[in-house]
Amino acid sequence: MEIKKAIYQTSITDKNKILNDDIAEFAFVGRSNVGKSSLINLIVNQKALAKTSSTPGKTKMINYFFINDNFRLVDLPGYGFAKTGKSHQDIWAGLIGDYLLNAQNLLMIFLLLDGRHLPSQLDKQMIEFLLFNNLPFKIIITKSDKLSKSKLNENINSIAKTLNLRKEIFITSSSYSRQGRQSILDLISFKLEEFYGKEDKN
Ligand SMILES: Nc1nc2c(ncn2[C@@H]2O[C@H](COP(=O)(O)OP(=O)(O)OP(=O)(O)O)[C@@H](O)[C@H]2O)c(=O)[nH]1
Ligand SMILES: [Mg+2]
Repeated sequence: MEIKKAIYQTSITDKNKILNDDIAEFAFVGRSNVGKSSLINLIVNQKALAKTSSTPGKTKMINYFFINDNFRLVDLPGYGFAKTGKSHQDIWAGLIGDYLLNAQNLLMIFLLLDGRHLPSQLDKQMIEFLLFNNLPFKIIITKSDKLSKSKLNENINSIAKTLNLRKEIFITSSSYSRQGRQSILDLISFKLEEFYGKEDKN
């Protein structure tokens, strides 16, 4: 699939404004600063469609981007950013949880984990939440450029072990080296075909 067009659609902070139409969506979740907005920019081949920052807590709203007049990428606020003052159990009761449970045509949730760190308690809670609610998700290991190949491999093994998941199901990415872009696009494309049928608008 080629990205021919990617435009900002809208931002919301109110669960009653969650878009509710028949357009397929793919969402990006993960702790603050893990690289959600950067990954969206990588996918759409634009430097600053989604706003990024080295200071955690940049994305505060749910931002919708409309791609190829066909589907949406949804940039969610990060969790685990201390200054939001949210306690751990608030997270699923807040906007992220509301979105994940109420989005109509959410075909895949990309859960991002920083390749340098073991999953946090909140990451584990997020995975439990996704499993409990039967929501489709794919784990993306981010910032692979920050580690040597062997260190990255070692970390991916530890992350998989901690989560009790097979590392083969992870996609490794870097918004700097562009690693992972094609695998993510292939997955999106596959899901869109399933959803709209072979004769989709692309
Ligand atoms: N080296 C490297 N840095 C990255 C990568 N992806 C993101 N970053 C950097 O990490 C910081 C955070 O990136 P964002 O994309 O804003 O992260 P986010 O997950 O959207 O953060 P919030 O909006 O705060 O939740 C920025 O300084 C990015 O330049 C990557 O693949 N490699
Ligand atoms: Mg962001």
